[in-house]
Amino acid sequence: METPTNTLINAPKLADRAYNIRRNALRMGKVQGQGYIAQALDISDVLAVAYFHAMRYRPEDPSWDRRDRFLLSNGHYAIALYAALIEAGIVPEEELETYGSDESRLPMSGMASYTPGMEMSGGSLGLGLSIAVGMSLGLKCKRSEARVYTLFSDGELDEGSVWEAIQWAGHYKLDNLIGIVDVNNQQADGPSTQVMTFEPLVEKLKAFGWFVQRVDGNDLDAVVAAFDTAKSHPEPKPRMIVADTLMGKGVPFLEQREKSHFIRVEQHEWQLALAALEAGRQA
Ligand SMILES: Cc1ncc(C[n+]2csc(CCOP(=O)(O)OP(=O)(O)O)c2C)c(N)n1
Ligand SMILES: [Mg+2]
Repeated sequence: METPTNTLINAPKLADRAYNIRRNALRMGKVQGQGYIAQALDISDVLAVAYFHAMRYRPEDPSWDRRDRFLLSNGHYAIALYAALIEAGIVPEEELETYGSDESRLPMSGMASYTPGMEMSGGSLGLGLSIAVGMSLGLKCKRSEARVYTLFSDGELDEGSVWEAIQWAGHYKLDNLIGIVDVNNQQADGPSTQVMTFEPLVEKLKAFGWFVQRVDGNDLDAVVAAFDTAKSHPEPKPRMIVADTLMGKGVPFLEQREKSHFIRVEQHEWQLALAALEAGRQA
């Protein structure tokens, strides 16, 4: 087994990676004065573990044939993935200043043709898992050892296509597929459990033939253990990590702000948010 090319001796600790991802996202939000920042902050720990612990890839060659794939299904989380791609050295840090502007490679919704390391175009929700299923099967047919990771959101569980993909992956025993669902209990019309409950989620996924773990998605140790177990689990089943997260994580005044799909951050608050993140790191 080849040593993952992203495992560096003396690599900054995962907590530092997660901090840098949050800071990159806030800096991009500050550029535009908007962005799905509460979601970016909630998913940064998962992205830190995916990109700096679990996945195999070559930052200098994002199309490397044997790379693990990371598919962002919920394209509005692109600001979070860009923050991770910058930290991973796949996107140059200076491009952060172009976020969301015309001609930028970092549009506000993720586009595969624009951004290195972006494996699919998002925007229309509920499609990532289906694409991931096809990719996983294709890689198996090619006898590739690469894995497919896909992140999607709890609001996407309202979509029939997601459940079709879940059923399909279970039937075809896609053990090279690792899904991560961000359960932040929020979607456009309100708290997910009120709009359309998906519970008991773990039991449902198990019934569809998946190996399922549910973790606190903002507990780095728990997330590391979940990814490790998902990779090493011996049963021939697709694997799902249900990650319960807190919107705004790491910036206390955003953690406490009334939750909504699009949290409003006033112009003067972006710098305050960066300062609050920094203060939390030192505490
Ligand atoms: C197929 C489709 N339907 C509706 C939308 C509009 N939309 C954009 S984001 C969103 C919320 C989806 O839920 P989730 O991602 O859990 O929301 P968040 O956690 O970001 O608040 C919706 C309905 C869309 N992009 N695609
Ligand atoms: Mg949500």
